[in-house]
Amino acid sequence: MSFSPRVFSGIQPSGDLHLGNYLGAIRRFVPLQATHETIYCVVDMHAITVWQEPEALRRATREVAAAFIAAGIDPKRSIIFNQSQVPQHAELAWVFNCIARIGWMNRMTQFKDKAGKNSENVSLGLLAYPSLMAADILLYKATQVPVGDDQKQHLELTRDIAAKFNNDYAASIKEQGLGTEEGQFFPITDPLIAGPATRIMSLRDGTKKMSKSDPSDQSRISLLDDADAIAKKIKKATTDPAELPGDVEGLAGRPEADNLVGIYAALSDKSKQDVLAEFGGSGWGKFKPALAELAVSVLAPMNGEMRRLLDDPATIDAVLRDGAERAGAIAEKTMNEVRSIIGFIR
Ligand code: AQP
Repeated sequence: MSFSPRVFSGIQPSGDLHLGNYLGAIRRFVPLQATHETIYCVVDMHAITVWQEPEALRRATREVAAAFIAAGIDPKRSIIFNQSQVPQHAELAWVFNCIARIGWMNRMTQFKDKAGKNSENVSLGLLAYPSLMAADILLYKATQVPVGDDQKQHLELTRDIAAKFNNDYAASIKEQGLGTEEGQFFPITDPLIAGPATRIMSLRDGTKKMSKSDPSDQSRISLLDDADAIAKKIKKATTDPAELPGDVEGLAGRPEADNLVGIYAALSDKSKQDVLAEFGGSGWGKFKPALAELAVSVLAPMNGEMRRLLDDPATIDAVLRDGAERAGAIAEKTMNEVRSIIGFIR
């Protein structure tokens, strides 16, 4: 027995989806449908690790599902669902809470960033977040996970949890014939982090990641922004006064320029070097309008389709329910095996 190639990835419905979520994750989900079994999840249980207004959470959940479909993820070929409809995610996360060590969680930079100086007062869920993420992935024995660069450390932790589970329960896995030839019950999942857009930065500060939770709406291009809003945000994006360099080395120490060139490269499927071959020596007065036009041409069709889908929430909910049923069948099979490996009586 070996693991068949299966892709899993999730997006939190924790605010306005933005260009970073699209370029770093959603857009990369689409071609994988041709080569892998693909499972894409709206991770609403992750979102509530910080406070979410219930109505806003419902809206954002549908928005992520709409973005998946509008970007080209086919709900027949892929499984699209929201996490809370498959309770096995929470069940396996509990098992992993008992596998992972507190020291592992304390080292997570995303937890440190989000908790800040307030680490005693944030939710326990925020600390345990990577354990739930490991459960999301391993419940489906996913072999690959396409994510942005910010999730690299969480993926490493998922691999550590899988390895420790495989090792701690090696005898039971073997006894019950539930492992691969190498004795693995869970795969050691590979992260797929590639391309020029693995970390899109804020439009206001080139040293900060573009993020849903940034209080400034001007910091991100939202997937629901219209053409006018996109053009205005790019026009106002923070830059240094120098003109664009002719090669990539010239972007060193210029985070805002590097970010905008990277966005242009990702949107046009070119390398940063090719973009600089075209725009090197130009000022922002030439580059920003070209970037705005490109961004609108890529995002406008998706924006229109997302709006159309969001006008029909019943259809989105039906897609999520159907996906949850299909995901639930795989999840229950894994969970049954896990229960038996651990020694739970059923
Ligand atoms: N700025 C980014 N550049 C490239 N990829 C990004 N991703 C997020 N921000 C960028 C990728 O998008 C996927 C979904 O992320 P998430 O919803 O799980 O949460 P996150 O990584 O914490 O993203 P946000 O937008 O910053 O949300 P908040 O503010 O709620 O924490 C992941 O694959 C992520 O790498």
